[in-house]
Amino acid sequence: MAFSEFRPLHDNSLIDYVKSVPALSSKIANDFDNLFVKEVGDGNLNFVFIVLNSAGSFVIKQALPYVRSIGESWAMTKERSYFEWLALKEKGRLCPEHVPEVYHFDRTMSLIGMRYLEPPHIILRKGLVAGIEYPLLAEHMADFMAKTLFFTSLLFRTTSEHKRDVAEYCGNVEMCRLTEQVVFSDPYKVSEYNRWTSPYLDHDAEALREDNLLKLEVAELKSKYYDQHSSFTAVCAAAIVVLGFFLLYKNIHFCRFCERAQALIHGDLHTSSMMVTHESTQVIDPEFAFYGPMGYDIGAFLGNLILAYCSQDGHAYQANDRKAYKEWILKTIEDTWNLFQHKFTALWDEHRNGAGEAYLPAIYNNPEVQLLVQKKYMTDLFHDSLGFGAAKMIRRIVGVAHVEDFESIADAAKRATCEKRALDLAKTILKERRKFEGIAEIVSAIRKHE
Ligand code: ADP
Ligand code: SR1
Ligand code: MG
Ligand code: MG
Repeated sequence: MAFSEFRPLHDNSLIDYVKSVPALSSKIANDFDNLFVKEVGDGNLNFVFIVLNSAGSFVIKQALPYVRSIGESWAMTKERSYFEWLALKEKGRLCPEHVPEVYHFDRTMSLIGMRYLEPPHIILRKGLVAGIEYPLLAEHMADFMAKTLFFTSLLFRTTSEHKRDVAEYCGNVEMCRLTEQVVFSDPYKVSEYNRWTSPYLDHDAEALREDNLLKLEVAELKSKYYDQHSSFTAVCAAAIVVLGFFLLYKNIHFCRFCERAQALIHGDLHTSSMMVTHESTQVIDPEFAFYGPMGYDIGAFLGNLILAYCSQDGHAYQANDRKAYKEWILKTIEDTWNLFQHKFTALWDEHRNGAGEAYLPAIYNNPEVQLLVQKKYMTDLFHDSLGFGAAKMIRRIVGVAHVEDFESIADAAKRATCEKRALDLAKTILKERRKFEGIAEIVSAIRKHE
């Protein structure tokens, strides 16, 4: 019998818990004599225990009702564990090669038991800080994103299936609200949680709060809908011209985080949400999963690779200037998007006459219109990904949660130089994302910001 009410686990209570759950105790052959148990959680939110003996292993991840990195003062639903379990199962079904197997879930205890990703698996971000190349990373992440996004979108599913699942994941509202706050709001206002490398970035942090054009773009990413033909936009455009801005929106833009249920997204797909070896890429930690814009996942991965790139000069030393490594990161960025685009459109072509209700075959029934539709879809997705990726870069430099890529640069002046380069690049990408026609142009822009 598992525990009848919630309680945070510690090493000893964890063993009692495991004894009561056959799905877990069988993994270690019911042998509790030489058991190794260690809490290894280094993320912002949860507690993760490795449980291991000579017969086998697993990890237990438990959500407590607060944000771990801040403490009990920042309450956070432990129901996030339920959505993480749901998403692990669904993404594991769609892409088993890149998602750890789930052994057990206990909603009362907000606890997931899953495969222990044994060494040499390490968190990708740590590998990027150490300067390790992962030759299959782009291929694996493109595969993971193409499959999990395509098969949960209306390109593959009926609107009935889609609405049923959208409704289920709407329950993850608290996690979405956390993202809304820390990604789309706090960096653009004074917030008690914001921090940056002071005094070096004081002016840059203030400039973000005063950059009206940037704030307008961030509003679009979060929730505003701009359509050049709508009267609302006309009024806005007039007001902005009066303020001295000139804005040109050539297309209808869709990216909105809060309102666009495009696919089941991971919701936190940065480089600490995957564990890697040279041969293996495993995506973990989908507790922010919900039906949202695909570009939020793609942007999270690409944006965090750009952060890794911008941090490399801070990790360079005489014997290793990291120049070759920076080239590998750029190639990984380019390959990821190109491979993703290729795999995603191949899935679309393969299932064109399936149940997906976005583009009914009876209407989109000739090669010309199919090509047009696909080109428009992928262009919009590319621009969404750039916008979200840039917003996620900005939040990691001036918001509450920073990244090891920069934090591990001990010299504050050196760190600030890297961060400022990343911040300026992110602002350019965010504001001008619609001008970029392909990922090669983004790579050029990254090089130009040296
Ligand atoms: P959080 O939600 O707090 O960010 P994560 O799921 O990212 O938690 O896990 C925190 C850490 O625990 C990871 O950085 C990794 O070191 C370790 N970890 C998580 N899941 C596994 C796993 N399946 N196998 C091995 N280590 C894991
Ligand atoms: C308090 S913000 C914590 C952050 O960590 C998670 O991994 C998410 O990125 C979240 O925004
Ligand atoms: Mg994590
Ligand atoms: Mg997490």
